[in-house]
Amino acid sequence: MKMIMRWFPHGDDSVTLEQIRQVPGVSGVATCLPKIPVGEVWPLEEILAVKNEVNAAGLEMEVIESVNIHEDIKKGLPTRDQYIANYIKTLENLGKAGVKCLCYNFMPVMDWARSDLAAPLDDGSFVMAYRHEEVLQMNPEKMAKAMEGKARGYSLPGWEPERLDAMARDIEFYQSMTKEQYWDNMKYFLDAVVPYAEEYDIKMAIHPDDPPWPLYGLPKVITNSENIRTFLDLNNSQYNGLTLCTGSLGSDLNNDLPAMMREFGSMKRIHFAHVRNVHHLNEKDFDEAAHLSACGDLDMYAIMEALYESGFDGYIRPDHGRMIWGEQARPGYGLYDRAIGANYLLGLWEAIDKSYKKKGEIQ
Ligand code: CS2
Ligand code: MN
Repeated sequence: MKMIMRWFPHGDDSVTLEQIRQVPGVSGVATCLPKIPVGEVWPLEEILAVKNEVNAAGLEMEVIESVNIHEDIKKGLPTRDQYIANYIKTLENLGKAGVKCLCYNFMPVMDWARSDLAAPLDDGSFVMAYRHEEVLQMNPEKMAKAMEGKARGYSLPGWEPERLDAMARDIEFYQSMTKEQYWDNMKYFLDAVVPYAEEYDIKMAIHPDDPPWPLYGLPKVITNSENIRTFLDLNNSQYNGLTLCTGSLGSDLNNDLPAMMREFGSMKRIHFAHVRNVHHLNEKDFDEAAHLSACGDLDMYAIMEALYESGFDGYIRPDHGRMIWGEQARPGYGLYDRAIGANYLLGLWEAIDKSYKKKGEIQ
């Protein structure tokens, strides 16, 4: 298992590599090339430039989060073949740069959705929050504007400005698409790309839909165990795997996260885990909690134990953190709370590992 943290290059992050290097137990970063328009090939030189910067700081760059999927692929348009060819070329370049795991998502039109990027908690910290009715009342364009306004000048992953113009048109397009057609489009992409992921030795790791329920009539597919089984069956390669995000899947109280870790972990299909807690106010309203079990509804010990027992040897990162100690940073991606989260998870892992080894000695 390797503990990593997300980091954005080209000065688009308040957190530095030098700071991440000082977080005990963190060996690398998950990063991206945010300036390349979605659908275009990531040039090898640009990938290597970021890799060199990361390596020079004493960290590894084995995980990319994300190479976004062009909307034409999700829509199943004839133009998808060119975008898929570009994706494959990007994979080749990432492989040359030593990347081992690629996190991406297949959510239509937009990435994650929240109604507030800085909701105050009683302890004076700020969290990202989701209030279902508010989200339904905002149209996505309004949400995008609100997100942009509150992002303190940082581009928000998944809400890249180039996506916003086409949003209304795209939402319209999906209204007539069935879930089956959406699965077909996904399979078409996977069958084309996964053989190359194998060749370049890069584990593909899809991120769940966030929140894991339909919004604005858009299909949502990576939401629960049943759907994840369908997804894994679309292409049976081990290279077609998961980013198991407890923050996203944990927003739906029906999801049994330890059971999911156990099932998909033992299939060796979890390559990347985002581990964070969620605090529900009711079924569909929630705050992004601090990582500790006591701060939310998820049993983080049980989650880490299930991951451990499945023989997990992929990457873990703390997920979004709260904004604490007056930090000014990209929402969800401050240094302090994620560093605390990473070390809490490492502490759980160490305790689980030692208790297993001890049991082994006794037997
Ligand atoms: C991330 C997602 O910040 C976040 O919420 O977990 O944006 C994630 O990076 C993408 O969905 C992966 O493509
Ligand atoms: Mn996540």
